[in-house]
Amino acid sequence: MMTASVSAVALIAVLAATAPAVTLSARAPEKPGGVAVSPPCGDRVEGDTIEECWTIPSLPFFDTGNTCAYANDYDEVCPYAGSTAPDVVYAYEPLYDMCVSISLCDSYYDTKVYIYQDVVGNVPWPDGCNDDNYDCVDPPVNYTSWIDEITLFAGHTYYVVVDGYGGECGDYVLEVEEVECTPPCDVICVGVPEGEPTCYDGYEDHYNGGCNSTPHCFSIVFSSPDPITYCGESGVYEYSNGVTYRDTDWYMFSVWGEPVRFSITVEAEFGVLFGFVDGLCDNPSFVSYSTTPECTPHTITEELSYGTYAIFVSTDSWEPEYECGIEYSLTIEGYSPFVPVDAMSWGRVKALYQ
Ligand SMILES: [Ca+2]
Ligand SMILES: [Ca+2]
Ligand SMILES: [Ca+2]
Ligand SMILES: [Ca+2]
Repeated sequence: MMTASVSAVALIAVLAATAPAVTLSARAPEKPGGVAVSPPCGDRVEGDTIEECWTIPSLPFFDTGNTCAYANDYDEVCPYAGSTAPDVVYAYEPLYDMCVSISLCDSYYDTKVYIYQDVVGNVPWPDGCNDDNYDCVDPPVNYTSWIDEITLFAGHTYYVVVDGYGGECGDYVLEVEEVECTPPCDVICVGVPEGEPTCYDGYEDHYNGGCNSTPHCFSIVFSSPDPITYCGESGVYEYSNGVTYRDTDWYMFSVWGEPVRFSITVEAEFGVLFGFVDGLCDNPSFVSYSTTPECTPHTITEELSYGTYAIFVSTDSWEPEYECGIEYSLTIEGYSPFVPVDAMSWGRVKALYQ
């Protein structure tokens, strides 16, 4: 978990970060590319394809190798498309239903790993493919891969494809072991529905995409002496231009009188990035923000002076497992600012930012 409470994290700075970025953007960042390596054309060799794969006889299983001399036979998108990297294939037939971990964490190039159930192309989404797993512990290089848990079913053959990002190839370290699957996270939210449609491929956020939407649009935070909870959804989808987007939710509010000290608590069915945003929409930047893993409630408390702000909630990355419709709860406590008799209407507030 990362917590930061810094004043005005400049958007430009967070956009420039190379780690999983803390950014307000809906659009997935471009990944710094590796140099494409053309795999040598060559004769088929053992391990190269599903027809000539290596066998994983039992678990735990450990093997090392180098993919560079092999052909590029397969590719899957999670989320980076267009890879021409060479690949090798292993096969495993579980004797009973089991949960396994498939790791390339300790490999020495920008790897990608995915599995096919029985036939080419049959990836058990969303967990069956991983390009970059930032939970790898002390990987020798950046962007190695790890399917940390996936359920395999008896009676099927699973092909583990060791592949690469872009045209990358190199020395890999493959570890497959049985693990205990964690039960899925399910957030039960009781409160005010966010009201935004569930996102989908090609979705346009005209509801509360904040400064990411054209024209800008926001949900409005109700002033309330009691804590108020919003029940929202987020998710990752493919935008009409083929780029990966995430549903960003912006809840606008204003502080009119004395500084107001209040807190926001978020619990989500996904790794969530949330915080207070200032500078709408000329120079939006976080006043403070945090990330927290799925099913792990986290609170930020902030004192905000006169001005208009937004609470930002979205996924903490653009991973495809963040399917549209994943839920969160956002609880706001202490937002009951002095409101003038001639309260500024939502229409007037909104007009300021369009
Ligand atoms: Ca490939
Ligand atoms: Ca990778
Ligand atoms: Ca939403
Ligand atoms: Ca939204």
